[in-house]
Amino acid sequence: MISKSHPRYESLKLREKIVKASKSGYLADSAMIAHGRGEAFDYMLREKTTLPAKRAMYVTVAMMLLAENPVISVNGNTTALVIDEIIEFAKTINAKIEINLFYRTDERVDKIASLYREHGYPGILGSNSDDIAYINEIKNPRASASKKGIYTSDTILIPLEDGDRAEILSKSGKNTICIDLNPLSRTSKMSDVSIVDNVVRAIPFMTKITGDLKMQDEKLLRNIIEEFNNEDNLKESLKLFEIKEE
Ligand code: PTJ
Repeated sequence: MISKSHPRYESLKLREKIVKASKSGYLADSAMIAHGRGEAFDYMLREKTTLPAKRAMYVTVAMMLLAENPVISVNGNTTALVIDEIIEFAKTINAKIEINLFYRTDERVDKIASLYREHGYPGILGSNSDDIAYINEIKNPRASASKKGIYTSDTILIPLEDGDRAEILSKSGKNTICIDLNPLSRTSKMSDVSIVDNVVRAIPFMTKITGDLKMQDEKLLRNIIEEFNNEDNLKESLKLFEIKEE
């Protein structure tokens, strides 16, 4: 039991979730390494959501609200850290949720699909019984997608995705949006919109701003998107990383 008075309470709670998920058998073997890398980047951001991240999130919500078939892709780490927040965001913004694993095994997919059902979301895509197709007809697991979900989607949110897949998705002409604490990752560079923030802060933030953006007219949403430049925004994000003593 971690004491709330511990100065690293929030961070340790996240570790606890990752450890629990690992014991449950639905995380990738390298999930803890990925989480640790994320922690290090987040530490350099002082575990705060930055202005460029907020800007990217306004663009994301605008894109998802204007999309015909928006989909949120989920994997082991995302499920462990923010399953309820993802479900809430998907419902608020009217997006589908699809399981997509870098290290896909039927066992992991079944466990993750069951978890979403247990948490009140029966319509999860990408399960073992789902109808799968290949993006750009590339017959490799990185290009596989649910026909009702990512395969036909026009806008896709990919928290913690790998670079190959981000590239395939982006080249398929879909609006590809990542959440990745590493602004230098191939995923961040390949995506159309890169949110350099911790997924645990980013998803609730986007749920919060969706209500407001839903009230706006289409023209304003299109303006928000048109004024955004991902390359410049990533450069601005990168400048905010620093290590210094308090
Ligand atoms: O469940 P699977 O099989 O799909 O596997 C998931 C992982 C994350 C293990 C897999 O996709 C992987 O190995 O990813 P990478 O290549 O290590 O990339 C993960 C990226 O996510 C890194 O750039 C991390 O900095 C970043 N990251 C880690 N934790 C967070 C994060 N970004 C945002 N929020 C986090 N909490």
